[in-house]
Amino acid sequence: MTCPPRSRVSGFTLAELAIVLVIIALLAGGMLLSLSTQSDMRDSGDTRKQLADINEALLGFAASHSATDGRPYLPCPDTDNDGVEQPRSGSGVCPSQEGILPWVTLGLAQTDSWQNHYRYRVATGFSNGQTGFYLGMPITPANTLRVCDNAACNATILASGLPVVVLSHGKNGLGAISASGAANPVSSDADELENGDGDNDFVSHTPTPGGFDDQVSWISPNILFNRLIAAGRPL
Ligand SMILES: [Ca+2]
Ligand SMILES: [Ca+2]
Ligand SMILES: [Ca+2]
Repeated sequence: MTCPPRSRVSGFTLAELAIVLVIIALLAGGMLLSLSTQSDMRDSGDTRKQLADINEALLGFAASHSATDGRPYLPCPDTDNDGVEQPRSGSGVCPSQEGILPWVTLGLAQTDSWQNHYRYRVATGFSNGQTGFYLGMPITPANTLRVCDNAACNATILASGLPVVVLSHGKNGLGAISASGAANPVSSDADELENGDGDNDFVSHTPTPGGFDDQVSWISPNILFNRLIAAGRPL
């Protein structure tokens, strides 16, 4: 005599359900983390690309503009948030050597990936609209922007004697001017503070967790002169 088959209870036990839920939670968490990392990397890459475009636009501006003496010059910073470089005084001097990038004058995007303006500093001798710059120009303190790898500038000087420095204040945006023209809170990081204190020294290094995330760009005077010679400008 054969016995009838015992009926099986179908479905999951509570323990099995719990394991499945834990696995789903872990997968979702991992995906979210990965998406956020990817988004940060994309924003950072976009800003790095924009900084390269800014350098190209500045080189193009110098090649296509002549001061009263016929020599080239670089644009003044914008300080009233209209994107247009500030008008020069009668002697050709910019009212301020540092401000936000004159994005309208240069025909570029207004802000970095985090909707903050790029900070722009130009050396006095490279931005005079009456007397332009030239090869062999005397190097005065006003013409020596430099970029170091720390705020004290006591280790490595990455570049000096620079005509121009442009920077994004990064994802944390601390020390930047926002798209609306408002000043963001300042950073407590010494290296980030150095990038917002309005003097000739800047800091560039790899990001530190929860701290420095500025992206700094500059044009070597040799690249500037080389590009102008290639464009046929007398120097
Ligand atoms: Ca302006
Ligand atoms: Ca920053
Ligand atoms: Ca500084």
